[in-house]
Amino acid sequence: MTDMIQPNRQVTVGKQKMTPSEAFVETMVANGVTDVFGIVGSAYMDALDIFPAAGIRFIPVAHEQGAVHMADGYSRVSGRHGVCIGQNGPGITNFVTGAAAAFWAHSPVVLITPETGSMTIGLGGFQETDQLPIFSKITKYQGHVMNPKRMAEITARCFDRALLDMGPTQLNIPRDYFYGDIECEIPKPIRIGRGAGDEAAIEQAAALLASAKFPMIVAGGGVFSAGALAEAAQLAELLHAPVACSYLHNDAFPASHPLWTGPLGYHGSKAAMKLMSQADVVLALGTRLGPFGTLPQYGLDYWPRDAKIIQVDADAKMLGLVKSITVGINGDAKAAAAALVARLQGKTLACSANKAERDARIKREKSEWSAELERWTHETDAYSIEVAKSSKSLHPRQVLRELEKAMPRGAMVSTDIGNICQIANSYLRFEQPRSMLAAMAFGNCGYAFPVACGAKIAAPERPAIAYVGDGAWGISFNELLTCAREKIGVSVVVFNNGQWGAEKKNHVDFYSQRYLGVELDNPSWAGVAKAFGCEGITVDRLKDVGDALQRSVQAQADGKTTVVEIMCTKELGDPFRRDALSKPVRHLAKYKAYV
Ligand SMILES: Cc1ncc(C[n+]2csc(CCOP(=O)(O)OP(=O)(O)O)c2C)c(N)n1
Ligand SMILES: [Mg+2]
Repeated sequence: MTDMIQPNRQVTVGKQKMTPSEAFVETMVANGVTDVFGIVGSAYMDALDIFPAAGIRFIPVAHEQGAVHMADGYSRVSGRHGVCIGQNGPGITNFVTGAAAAFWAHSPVVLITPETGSMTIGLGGFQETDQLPIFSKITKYQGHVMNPKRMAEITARCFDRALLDMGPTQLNIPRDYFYGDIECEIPKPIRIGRGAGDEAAIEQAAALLASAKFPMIVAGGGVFSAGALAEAAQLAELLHAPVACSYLHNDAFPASHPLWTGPLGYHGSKAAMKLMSQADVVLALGTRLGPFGTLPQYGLDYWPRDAKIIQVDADAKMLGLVKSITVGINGDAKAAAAALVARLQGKTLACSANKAERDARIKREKSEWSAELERWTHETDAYSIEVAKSSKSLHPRQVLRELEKAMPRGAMVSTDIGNICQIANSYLRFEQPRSMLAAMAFGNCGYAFPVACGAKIAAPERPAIAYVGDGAWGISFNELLTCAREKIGVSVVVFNNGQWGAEKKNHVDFYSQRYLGVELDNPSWAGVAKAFGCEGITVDRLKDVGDALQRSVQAQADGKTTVVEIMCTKELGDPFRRDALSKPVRHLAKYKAYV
């Protein structure tokens, strides 16, 4: 049957008689949707039936959480909507973690949530739950189709708002509303440009930058989502200002640029942080300066409290939310940076006077950090030395360095939540935007692999690589099924250290090594991959790391996913949440020993 289908991407024009299913699908076509992730369900089968005729690929996944993560990765790489759909009730509740993760990654994901039929809502029939409250705090907009005649209108609004508000939206549809006859017109997408922001604020920011003796730029996710790389570089060059990437946005500025200094935040670049501590004016370009990403690191409380801070963000509510600011600019990072360049060009800049001195300082900090990283082959705390000394396994830092060296051009790398994945922050450099797909502030284990799958579908020509700890892998490896079935070729580097390491680190630092629930007894993950119809390579020699990564990348061209399982020691780097833990206090006699 499917052989007969000729996909037609022409959107129906003018008011016409159609079914709500047709209105829904046509509105997706009008928004350029070509891929939808989900698990099949009767709730939306009437619409699903015509996806192929509309030129929309349905990618069936193993778990609906995977569908949302894939849609997230897809949108982060393409800049277009990521779309997912599921069965009312359990299919939709499975979306929750993915939606929260996409919310904090600012990904324009549209969650399509068919609901119990309108005639039985509230009766406690089959697969019923109130689907709007569940997502109310993890979406930017919730559209509910309260009458089938409004299907196209509400669908269109969900797509518009996901881009406008830079985050997930929910389209909730009582399942009987896909049927019937309606008359409607497919709305044209509404795309709103932002511009540079308030003139007076730009003027004030330009004056501050012109008077700065040590200006510094923090490039955030807004730099690549606005396509502002060239403008950011122009501004940095004009001021000869060092550029730090905001936490987990290592791809916000090209690593080969002489003014690049690396990422701020957990396991970020000491060079970036040390330079930051010297700044008298900071331009935070397209970053919300999230609290976790600006915490002290390496014992370095680097945030320059006396500096003047200029913050540019497309979301006005982020301005001055976390860090005090001198000037807030609600605008597009590209347009704002261009406006600042235009005002500063040809002006006398205070920072020109000490350019040579600052340049020497930038070079020195960068080379010192690079040399320190080179020497830092393993962790040196007492616990790490003890567990690594009799181990034949590999030091994670050395593995990360080898992976960095073997990284193919144009790679998209997703990273999970875990000790080794976070240390990777020191070793991930990019030349191209939309390349680093870290689990952002929601911080859920199990994020990286499905995100890499979505990224690969959005950009099949680019290598997709996921970094995953063995614990997080246990949460997410079910999507190997999707890779094998749908011929999605990605590389998964699984760091097998036999433990939920990041949490174990808290047992070491705060709970006198009373380990509980942190040891992992793993099967051969390479063997499991093969059983799923994928490739698997076990690596236990450092010299094989790069080759294994490269082989896995080659297999991507054949639509083959490879698990590169790397046997790592149990050593552990700096903890995640030193800021949020304290030594245990016990008052009851029976718990006295637990300190
Ligand atoms: C879904 C979820 N459950 C639990 C946690 C708490 N958590 C944070 S890091 C971590 C350990 C990760 O272990 P692993 O993936 O093996 O990586 P490693 O730390 O060993 O490198 C856990 C359990 C979380 N972040 N997300
Ligand atoms: Mg682990």
